[in-house]
Amino acid sequence: MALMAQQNVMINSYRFSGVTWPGCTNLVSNGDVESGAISPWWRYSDGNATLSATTSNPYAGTYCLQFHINTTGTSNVQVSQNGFAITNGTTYKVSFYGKASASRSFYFAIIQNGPSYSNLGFEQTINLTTSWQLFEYTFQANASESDVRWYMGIDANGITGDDFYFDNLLICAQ
Ligand SMILES: [Ca+2]
Repeated sequence: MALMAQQNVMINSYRFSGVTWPGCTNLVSNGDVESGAISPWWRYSDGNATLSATTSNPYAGTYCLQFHINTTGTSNVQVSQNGFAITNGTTYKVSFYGKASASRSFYFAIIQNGPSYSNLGFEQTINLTTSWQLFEYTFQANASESDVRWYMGIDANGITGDDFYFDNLLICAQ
């Protein structure tokens, strides 16, 4: 019970602070999707999928990202943003809210936006449910990189007809 109360306090405090922490500059743009468009988020699928900014039950504000799987893919189905830089040895905090139309997992990592697409110090398998959940991590960058990709790989974990939702996506130096 005490733990539950503590979690509620943490989540409420985050919600009221919007998409930033004190002293935090978000390295991704349109992290709250409140531009009403997806840019500069983008999607790729080796099946067929659609990324949009939807007003249907966002976590906060008016919009969230909706990734709809029109035809299931295999090894390269992703929602990403690139074009920001990180510095070797610096600690970063990453967080976002996510849910899906059914319980699904995907691979979340911070990688180079080009060959060899190396993991820059963070990778995690995320388990989404049908309710919004906060996912929050810290990691230390293992290299400096000028073009970093925020990578959410749904791959073969997405089934035709699935919807994945994301809001308040944030990465900042600690
Ligand atoms: Ca939003």
